[in-house]
Order: sequence, then structure tokens, then C-alpha cells
Amino acid sequence: MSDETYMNAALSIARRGLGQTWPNPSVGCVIVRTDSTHSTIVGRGWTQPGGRPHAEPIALGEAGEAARGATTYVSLEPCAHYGQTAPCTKSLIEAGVSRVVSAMEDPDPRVAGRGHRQLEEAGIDVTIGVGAAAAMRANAGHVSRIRRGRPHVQLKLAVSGNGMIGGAGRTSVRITGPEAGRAVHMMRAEADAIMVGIGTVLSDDPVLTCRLAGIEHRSPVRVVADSRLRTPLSSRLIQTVGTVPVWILVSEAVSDDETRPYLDAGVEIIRVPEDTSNVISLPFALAALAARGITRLMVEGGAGLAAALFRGNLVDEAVIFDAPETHIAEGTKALAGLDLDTVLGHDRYRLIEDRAIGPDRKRVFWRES
Ligand code: AOF
Ligand code: ZN
Repeated sequence: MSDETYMNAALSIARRGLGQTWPNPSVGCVIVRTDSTHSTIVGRGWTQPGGRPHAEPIALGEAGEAARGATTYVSLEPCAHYGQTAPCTKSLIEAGVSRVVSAMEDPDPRVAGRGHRQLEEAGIDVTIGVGAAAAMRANAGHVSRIRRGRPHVQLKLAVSGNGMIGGAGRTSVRITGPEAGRAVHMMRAEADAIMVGIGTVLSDDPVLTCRLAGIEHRSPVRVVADSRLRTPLSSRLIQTVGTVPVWILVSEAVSDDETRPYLDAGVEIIRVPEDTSNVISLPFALAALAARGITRLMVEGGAGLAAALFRGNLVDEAVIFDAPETHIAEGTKALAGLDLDTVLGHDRYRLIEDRAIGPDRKRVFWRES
């Protein structure tokens, strides 16, 4: 089988760690032995919850002696630095692998090409760039946090047949079917944090956890953009803070007296400077999340926050669920003043996925610049 096939396997197991490894990327590693007649996968590993151990030592451990002379496929350049563990390059060299196929260079300044170089200097045959486009997407959170100091922002919108994302007066209505609903919970599992605006908290009282059977433990940190600290202490978010963390982004103008009951309840309050419209500045808010280690941020509403992110050119990935069969007579227009088709039709966005999902349609747009 080809390099691409094994790299796809590495990329697909890397996905298992998405949302679990922050501030580290989730990397996949597959070790393959080839003899005269066929190839066999002798070791597999992915980055473990919390970011360590890294993928490579896990795969090497599974392969044992079979790693000697084998080829290793990794979805990100192996690390070259002494952190809390020894560098993966050292483990690969000591295990005697003869070839490493790596999807892309790691932008972390502690690695940045050094990993590949160390392997080559040890006489290992190194191929870089196999599956690079898919790896850029899988590692987008890590790359964004390292290069731009903010998380990768994935915006999810469910849009009715007549272009609405909610009922009149911001009330909550079901738009998509159960299949799309499950896809959204999977997206939550793969996010480090999920953010909504205060409007959504006040109208929907959402819980924002991942409730797919078997992966409930993969719920992301729940974040509210709430400049004036209006999240009700009685909201389901605050009531469940003991189970899954809640961080509230508030303006620097909010007083300690106001924040105290939230802190007492176990909420983390993050103070963010205001922008010219007297609400928290989104670039500062994203930087504060990245500083706390968040690499992948999913945004689930509402219209105001979505529009503000688009206006600031801060949406890296837009996942749109279209529900053609749902018609909402009086509702909230998808983007509060911005036309979604115009925004996503811009050259900046490329449609990378388009498929039916139950009675609905899922489209994924990726920002190219
Ligand atoms: C790998 N394999 O599975 C991952 C890597 O804090 P440390 O020592 O765990 O290092 C974190 C850095 O290691 C992180 O910023 C990224 O550059 C790299 N992640 N590297 O070889 C892995 N998760
Ligand atoms: Zn490593």
C-alpha cells in the first residue's frame, strides 16, 4: 500500500485525540513493516489526553522489536525537544526505524524542522509532506495557536429553509434533524472549547456538553462571551460547572463584587479589553483563550457573535447545516445584517465538504487566507 494510505491511517487515528490534548496537538503515528511479500502495521499510537505521552512512543511501544527497520508515518513532525518527556526523535532513532514519513513541519519553535533534521542526521530516510493538506486541517488548532496566538475558530450554524437560525425574539427552535444533531455533538467532542454569546445563554439556556453515548467525557470547556456578566447564576451552564468547566469572558469594567458569586460557584472569569462598541474585543478574547491553551474553538451561536466574528475576519472554518424542510415563519436572520451566501461565496472561503445528512445538508467552508 502507498505512503498516502498509511498517512491517512495516521491522520484518522490522530482525530481520536482532537479536543483532548490541548495545549498540544493530537498526532497520529503508524509503524509499518514491509517484507518481501507484504506490509503490516505493527504499531499505532495517538497523543494521549492532556497531550502526553506523544503518539510516537505509544506506537513504538506497541511495535517493540518489530520497529527495527520499519517505516513510521506521523501526522506532524516528531518533536526534538526535551519537555516533560524525551524527544520523539530520540525514541525513533533508538528503536532503529529506517524511514520516517511526516505530513508536515511542526511550527512550534522548539521543533521547527529540527525534528526532521535530527532523524536525517541519524541516517534515517525522511519524506516530508505526504498528506500535507489534510494534516494542515488536522493540526489547524496547534498551528493557529503557535503562529497567530489564537485558536482555530470553527463556526457552526444551522439555517432553516428560509434563512433563519432561531425563532422570533431569539427564542430557540429545532432546525435540523437528529443526524445533524449527532454530528454537532461529535464536533463538540473534537473541540477544546465551545463558545456562545450571552444572547444564546439568555434565550436557550444551553448546556453545551457532548451527549453522544460513550463520549460524554469529551465535553469541551464551555465559554460565554458576556461583556456585562449577565449569565444567570441559575442557568444550566453555571449549575453544571462542577462537571464541565465554564469560563466567562467579561469586560474589564465588570467589578469584583459582580464576579464574586461566579468565582464562588467555580466559574473562571476572564477579563478582556473592550472594543470601540463597548463590548469585549474578540481578538483579545481569542488571545486570552489561546493563552490558556485552547487550540480548537467551536462557536455555536448566536447571530450577533457569528456576524461579529465574520466582520473581524476571525472565522477559519464555517460548518453550515441547511435544513431545507424547516420553515420558520418569524425568526432571527442568520447573520444579523450580513448575508451568509455573500460572506461564504467570497474567494477567501473554499467549500471542502458538501453532503446530505438525514433530511439536511452539511457544508464545510475553509478559509484559505
Ligand atoms: C510529537 N508527538 O504526539 C505531539 C507533539 O510539552 P511537550 O513536551 O509535550 O511538547 C509539546 C509540543 O510537542 C507541542 O507544542 C508540539 O510541538 C509537539 N507535539 N509532538 O512528537 C505528539 N503531540
Ligand atoms: Zn514528541
